[in-house]
Amino acid sequence: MSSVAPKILVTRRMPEAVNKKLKSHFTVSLNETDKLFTSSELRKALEEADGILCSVTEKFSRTILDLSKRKTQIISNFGVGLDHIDLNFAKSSNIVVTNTPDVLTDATADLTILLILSSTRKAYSWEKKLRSGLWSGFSPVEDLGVSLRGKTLGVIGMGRIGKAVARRAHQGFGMKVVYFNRSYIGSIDFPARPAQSIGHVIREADVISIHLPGDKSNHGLINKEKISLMRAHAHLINTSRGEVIDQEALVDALSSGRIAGAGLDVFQNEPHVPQSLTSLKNVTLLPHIGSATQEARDAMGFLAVDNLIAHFGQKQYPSRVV
Ligand code: 8YV
Repeated sequence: MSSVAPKILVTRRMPEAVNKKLKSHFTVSLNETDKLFTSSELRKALEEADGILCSVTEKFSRTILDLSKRKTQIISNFGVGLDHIDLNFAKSSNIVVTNTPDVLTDATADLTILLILSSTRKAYSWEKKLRSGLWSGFSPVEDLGVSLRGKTLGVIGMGRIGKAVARRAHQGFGMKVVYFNRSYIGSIDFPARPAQSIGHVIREADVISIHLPGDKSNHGLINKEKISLMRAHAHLINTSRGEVIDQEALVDALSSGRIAGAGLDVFQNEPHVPQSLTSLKNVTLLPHIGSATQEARDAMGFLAVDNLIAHFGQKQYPSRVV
């Protein structure tokens, strides 16, 4: 590394241990107030910092990145999904982009299981009843959920997180697993059956879990037609990106009782969540907290810093994407 420490601008408030590591390697500009950057502040950051450590809340579109006086050489993303960064433009402008895979897999898979259980056991509607004083006591038959044992989990996108969810569902809850992955994946060390298409998975599954990247090509992939293939008692779970599902079509299916339930941690146009969703009892809604454990967030931050250290020290990147 050169004698003058490179300047790293951090767009969001980070875990303390991550700040400490950053400060021991770089000249750091932190965002202690955690106020979101405006587009012009992002442009200014690109003109002033050698590297930027950002999160999903900063949209690095072509319009933002396309600057004649850009100083930034690397965008180190705190998170695995990179749909908020124009990767093609970054590549053509020689901006390195890195992310933080693996370290959030367990946390996100755990949260997916939480949503599967919440949806199939009607946890939200029961809790709502209890909190609003409407619980009249134990009933042998009221509002029963369903067991997962022997049911089929359909995984769409069998990457790291998809596999971790499938493993938990099979080994922990006795579910059968069917999956669709665009590219061929090698052997999996637990029983899981590949299906010919997304439609085949949807038709067969009792619970469907989406684990696709939020690239433009996947926007609206789970549309009205695909949702219409779901079994009436089935549940749709999404911890990937909201844009992958046609949210309006999902609201229609849930509100008409066409499907049994859903569990969502991600939404179109976050942080906006429409009242048409929040008013429904048969959907569990969480605010994009898939990776929100102290352990995962520390590890994500450390990996993001390691990518910066590698870049400025001209070493091999732990996880470079562009
Ligand atoms: C992150 C995520 O917390 O890694 C991802 O892609 O969706 C989240 O778990 C978020 O992206 C932070 O930038």
